[in-house]
Amino acid sequence: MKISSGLLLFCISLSLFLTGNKSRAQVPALQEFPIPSRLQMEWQKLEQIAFIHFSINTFTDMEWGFGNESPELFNPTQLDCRQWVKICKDAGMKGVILTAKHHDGFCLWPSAYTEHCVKNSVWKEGKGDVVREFSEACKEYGLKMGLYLSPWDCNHPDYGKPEYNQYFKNQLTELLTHYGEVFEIWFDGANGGRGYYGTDSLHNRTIPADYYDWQGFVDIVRKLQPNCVIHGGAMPDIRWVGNEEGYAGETHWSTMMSQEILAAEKNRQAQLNSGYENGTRWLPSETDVSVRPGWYYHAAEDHKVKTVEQLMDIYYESVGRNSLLLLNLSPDKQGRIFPLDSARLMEWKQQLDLDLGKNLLDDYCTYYSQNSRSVDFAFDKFFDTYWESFKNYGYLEIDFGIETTCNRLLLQEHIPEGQKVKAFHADYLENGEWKTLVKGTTIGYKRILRFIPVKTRKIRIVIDDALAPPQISTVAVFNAPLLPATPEIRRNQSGEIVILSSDKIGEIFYTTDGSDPDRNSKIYDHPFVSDGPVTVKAAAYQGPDARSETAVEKFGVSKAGWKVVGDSRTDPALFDGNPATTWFSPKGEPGVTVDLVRPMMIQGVNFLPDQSRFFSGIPLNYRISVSMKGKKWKQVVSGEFSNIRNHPVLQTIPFDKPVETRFLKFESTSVAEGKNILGIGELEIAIEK
Ligand code: FUL
Repeated sequence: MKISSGLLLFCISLSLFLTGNKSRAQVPALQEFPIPSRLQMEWQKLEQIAFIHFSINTFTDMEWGFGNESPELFNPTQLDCRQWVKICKDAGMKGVILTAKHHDGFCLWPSAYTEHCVKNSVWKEGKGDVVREFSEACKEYGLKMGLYLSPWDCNHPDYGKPEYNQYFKNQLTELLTHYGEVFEIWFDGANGGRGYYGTDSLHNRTIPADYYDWQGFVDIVRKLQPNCVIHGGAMPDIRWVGNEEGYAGETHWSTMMSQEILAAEKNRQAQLNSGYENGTRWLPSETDVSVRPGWYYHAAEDHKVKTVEQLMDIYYESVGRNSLLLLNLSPDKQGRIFPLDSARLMEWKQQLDLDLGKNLLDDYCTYYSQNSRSVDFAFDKFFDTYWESFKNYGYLEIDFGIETTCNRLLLQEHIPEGQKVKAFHADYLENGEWKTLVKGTTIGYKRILRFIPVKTRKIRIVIDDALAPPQISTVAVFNAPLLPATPEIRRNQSGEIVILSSDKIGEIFYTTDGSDPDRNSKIYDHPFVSDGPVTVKAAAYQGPDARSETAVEKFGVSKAGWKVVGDSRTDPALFDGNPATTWFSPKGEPGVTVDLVRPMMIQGVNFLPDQSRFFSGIPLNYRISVSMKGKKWKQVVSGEFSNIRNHPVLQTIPFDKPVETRFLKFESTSVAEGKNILGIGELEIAIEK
């Protein structure tokens, strides 16, 4: 409903007068609340969709191509888009987005506007069309189809010149005309500058902020696909969540400021992650994250496919925090999703069903609130009916009828009329007394809270503060099977032991005497020092019984004082106990010499290569030598690492018999990709006691 500006001013002044609260001056008047468009609302209800990154990068083992790759490299031997889409469907996805063109400019469809596409590939003798096969698979399985079209194009000669905008529009028109309904189009924001740009040399071409004709692109989408939302670009419909790790902020508004204000923000990514309480536009977020570290398939990441615990965490921190989850799969060189990835997705779906498949609120429950007229609407099965408070706060009470155990609370605001809740908490009744169960800030389209199980007869949801009378359309309660994540134990060179856990609600117990930890063991609440040989065991507990697997780390003698010869840094990354940090040798010297300060009996070496996403300095072979004074060296062992380039996991190198030494040298004469440096995640030296 539109109202005149005079009346609006009167309403704002009246509300200020009534509330007497100055901060309310920034709160939009009720009629002004940004609300989702029909398209945004339909999109939000999809909740979880999939991404597919598949292109020339799959064949060159890269994440960002240069644009000079030969189209002939694209040659999937068993391309099967039906397999991709079926896996997505079975995993509960409602739509799938395919990278039709990534930054390198190679097109998965036979574009009439470039030669840099499938028509010049070996695959199907240049007669194939991946976008066509993908669109047909989506139709067959009833999933919505989305397409990713990278504005940055490292191949096109016009890139960086105004003419490129027309090329982009031609491609957009092709994609939006020939393949049926498209529900989402992805304009990626990346621009690394580098590229081939159709010339014979690689050079940089970054572009000014106003280079692309965003409005022209939007007009084409609106005209050709009126039901399509647009990600990125000038952000007309949906926004990026601000990270690629898979989490939305705990406080998460679907409202944002205008582009101008956003562009001026210093901490833009944090703002995208939380949104703005007083935002003036409805711009919900999309959380894009890959099942693997990279977006494209790399055999070297086969051991890094996310665990079910990690995927569950991502779900609760995206969908469960008012965002939409866009989960990426990476088909391999054959053109199929790798068996491990699909199996993991199925386990994840199974776990999701176990967690949230059975709402405990049934016909035996009764509900109360101060507005009892509409209370039942929060508990029916319909999103469009809702409970509304009279004030900017209020409560809803659930009586289960019998003592009931639960550990998940799901809430939905009726966002077609705007997002309003700023703060809420839930209480449970124990021995006639209300106790706090969990606290939260925003709710939005969907909020799911996890907590340690409680057995109670009553729960009460209290909206503590809201921008306007809150409207709650869904409340659901679940008792998810407990799934405590196995902790990780690390020790640095100073002997400080840290126990890490991705578990957000569990407690960690540990031992240092070799016994298995239980709830009577020491509780871990801060790092502790235990230098010298020690076995640390740790387990996470959720509630009294649910226990994770036991994490075990056996630490050897103290590394205190150990030095890397020629490197003065203390706690160098190869001894810091943290696999995520890497020590690199100087260029041209792929090796490391370690001074153990005093002679020790060495039984072998464990070598962990660089674990970072864009790893380098991976040795294909090794030679280990020892020396008492660091002058005369004796080789103890040499050999090749098998498959280390594709599978860069911990490599164990035992010695035939223990050797006494003070200095130890680890070298490689052949490093992957012909590099002349060595990257070491961790170097463990097994010492005889
Ligand atoms: C990023 C791109 O640069 C990545 O390659 C990937 O496509 C991801 C989804 O977006 O910004």
